[in-house]
Amino acid sequence: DYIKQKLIEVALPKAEMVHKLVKEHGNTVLQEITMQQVLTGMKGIVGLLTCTSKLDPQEGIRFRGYSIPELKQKLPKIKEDGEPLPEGIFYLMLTGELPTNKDVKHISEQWATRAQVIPSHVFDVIEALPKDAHPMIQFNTAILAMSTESQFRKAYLIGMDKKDYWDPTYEGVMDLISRLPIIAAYIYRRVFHKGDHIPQDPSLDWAGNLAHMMGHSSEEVKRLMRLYMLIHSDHEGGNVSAHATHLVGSALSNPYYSFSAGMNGLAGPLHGMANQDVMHWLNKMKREIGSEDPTEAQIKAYAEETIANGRVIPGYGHAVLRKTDPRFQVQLDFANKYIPDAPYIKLVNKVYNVVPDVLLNTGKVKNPWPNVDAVSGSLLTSFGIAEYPIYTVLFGVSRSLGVLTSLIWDRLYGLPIERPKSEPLQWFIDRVPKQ
Ligand code: CMX
Repeated sequence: DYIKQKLIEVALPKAEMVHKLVKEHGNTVLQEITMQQVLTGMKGIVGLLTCTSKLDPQEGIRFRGYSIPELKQKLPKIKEDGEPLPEGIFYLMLTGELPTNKDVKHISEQWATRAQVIPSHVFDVIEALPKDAHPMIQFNTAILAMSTESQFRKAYLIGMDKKDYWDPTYEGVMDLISRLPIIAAYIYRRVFHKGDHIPQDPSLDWAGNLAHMMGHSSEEVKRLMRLYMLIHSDHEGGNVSAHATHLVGSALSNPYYSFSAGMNGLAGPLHGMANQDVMHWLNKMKREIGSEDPTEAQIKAYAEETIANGRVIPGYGHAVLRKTDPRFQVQLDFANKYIPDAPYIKLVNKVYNVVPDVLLNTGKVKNPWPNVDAVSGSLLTSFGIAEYPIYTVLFGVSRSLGVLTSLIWDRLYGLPIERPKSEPLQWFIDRVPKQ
């Protein structure tokens, strides 16, 4: 696998730089932090080194410096008018360089080969769960069950040099990413299609194969799946799924344990489960209003009622972003291009017209604009993937690309165990300046 050689060349000087920064500039003060920051989710506190992507509050996400529109131009595609292949963004996040067609083909083939071997106990474990267990429970259980295959643990027990930790991490990450579409599709077919499974097609790309195994093998859905896998892949290092993966990985837990931690976080309604919750919110609204096509005035009243009842409007707001999420915009553009008349897309557009004002009127929401989850479910539903509980699993398959390349880099940099300081309440009270 020539990518490993490439990675060593790229990473070695960077790892030396990290070492030098710690050794020679370790006392440099980076920023001041406030009481509020610590007590409201550590927002804005720089506490992590992550190079795969960076989130600008106004502009949105950039992957190794490239925005989503730029990546749509620059990453390899199967067809010129199609969507970039997620293999390409993986290569970019991993090496910091744009891939060639050959690189992307190489990763596709690597993953197709590695996906051939999933031990049968993983499927037995899934089958042992009730069919109505949420797909995220099944997904995460399968991820943990696959950790019997961890190459990291085996190498660690043999007694590997610290400098080499990245190597079995890379191997584990490549194995895990290659297998996630099979696990996701298996759960989807088990829960929603009577266990009528569809074998993988190793000639397909990673995302195309996922659509195929789910039973949605039209070119349109494959194209949508490539876009979905691209845009959900990473959102810098501090979001719950990325941070949890990094944190658990810092104990040298293997990639399966680490990624599983991230997926437990993704399953929360304030993070990745929001994409499913948006659909529940839209459908409940339609039911309560008694119309398939509610007016903007009706939507506004319903949104106000949601707030008045002390609930959040899923798909809106963000911990970092302060503008419309470009991941929302790119999906809406896709929908407006291919399916402008789809009822759910029309509804998403109407909601977008009224909800930001409703949130602004609360006077407390820092970002009233839609995030990635405000449209993704409506888009999938409109293309025939209408089983909402699978949406967070699809988010998770995509998120593996970013959080696991970061995990490889954590080991390349030689980052130590993470251990921030905590203090009891009295410590904070004592910090208040005396009058
Ligand atoms: N609906 C109603 N209230 C909202 C809101 C929304 N969409 N977004 C923020 N608020 C509220 C917060 O609950 C908070 O209220 P309290 O002060 O009463 O506790 C207040 O506004 C201030 O919050 P904030 O600083 O603007 O937002 P946070 O950084 O605390 O939270 C987020 C960010 C995403 C959790 C929040 O906006 C939210 O709950 N959104 C809805 C869920 C969602 O779409 N999550 C997906 C995010 C993207 C992803 O990870 O996939």
